[in-house]
Amino acid sequence: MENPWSDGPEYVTQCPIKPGANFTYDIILSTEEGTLWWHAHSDWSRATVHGAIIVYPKNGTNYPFTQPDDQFPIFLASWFKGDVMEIVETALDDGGEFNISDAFTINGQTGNVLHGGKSHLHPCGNGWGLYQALETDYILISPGQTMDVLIKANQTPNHYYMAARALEGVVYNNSTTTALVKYSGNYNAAPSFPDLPYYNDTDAAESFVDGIRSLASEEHPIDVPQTVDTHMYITVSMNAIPCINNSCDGPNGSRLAASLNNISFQTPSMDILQAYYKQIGGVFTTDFPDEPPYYYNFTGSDFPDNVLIPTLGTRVRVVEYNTSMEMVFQGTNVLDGAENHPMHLHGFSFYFVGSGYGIFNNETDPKSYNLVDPPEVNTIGVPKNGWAAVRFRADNPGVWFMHCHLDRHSSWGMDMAFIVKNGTTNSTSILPPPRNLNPC
Ligand SMILES: [Cu+2]
Repeated sequence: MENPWSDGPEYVTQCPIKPGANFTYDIILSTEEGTLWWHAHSDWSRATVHGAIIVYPKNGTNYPFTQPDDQFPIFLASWFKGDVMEIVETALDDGGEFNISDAFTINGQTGNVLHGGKSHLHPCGNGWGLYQALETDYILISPGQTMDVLIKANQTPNHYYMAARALEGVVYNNSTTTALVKYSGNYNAAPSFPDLPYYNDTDAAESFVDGIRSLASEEHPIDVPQTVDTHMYITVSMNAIPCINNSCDGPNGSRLAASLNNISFQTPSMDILQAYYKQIGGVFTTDFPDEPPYYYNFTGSDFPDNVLIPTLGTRVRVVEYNTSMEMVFQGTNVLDGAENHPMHLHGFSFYFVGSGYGIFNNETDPKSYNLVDPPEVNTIGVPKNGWAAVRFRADNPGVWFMHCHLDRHSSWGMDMAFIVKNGTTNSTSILPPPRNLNPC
């Protein structure tokens, strides 16, 4: 069970740490294994404030693969010329698009930046979480995800490039970043470039995602809910809010926004967790809907006017302890804003049971769910103009943020929160707040 008081998102489970102040996080690791990351959760500060936590297998157990000779974390990140917080504030004030990043980095270095160029990876990897081995020569990783990859250094001694670039988005940086992987020894051939799937290669993206399966073994069992108590169907959408005299920088002078089920999340003035725990009214409402307010051709190109403008609110979904949940995320093309949304849920990992393109069909699509060995993750990429389904058991009492892990979408309101109520015992109830609760 995780400790909601140390979960981090500002105004959801704590107030931000003010300059000069400090806050001690009390993290309880239980079943996690492999690489996790920690990061700041205030505006876009995670761009620079982040790090890795590596959880080794429990004493007496091993990784489900050959013990690697060496291991090190690799961070893929965006780099901005200028003060990231200033860029964010300016964009939010003006209501328009955010500046795209100026480069991508691998462990903080931009490497050889290639703009819009062709590039090329040598088959040398095994992707795993606690997953079945998957031999691949590329990986697709969403913002917010971590992945443990085993590289077999079995090529001719030389130096090789590893390279990374973005999957195509509405607005995205189309550069490619590189780092060198060097074998020890003497060689002087020019490093060769890997074959990276092209920006818009959604087939490559899907085939990688489909290949990831849980071990579902005796040592690493899974517990995917086979029956569901609460179904949620959640549209993931761009929106625009009219401005006085069309004076904003968004489409037709509007202010860009984003939403889940057409509710654009408004950051409250104190954290939801504290308000819930201390029963302070006026901070949030409990009416986040289980389905979109309007049904339309979500992935089409013509939209009724009423889906462009979102409803603003700090709405949460209250869930009884131990409810078996299913969420189906439906991407929309409102404002031509279809893209792959990495949806991230705090406090849980969920089972990714299915996905597809177009509009989810609640009769036929569930028949294709993987309820045998679905991957257990805390972030899934909802396919562009498609849907993705997850299941989990709400057995972690607390307040848990759910949001798109693309910072600009999250800043525009593509967020909501769950309140999972206490169970009947102490061990199934929220821990008491820490003594040094951060002031708002
Ligand atoms: Cu998004």
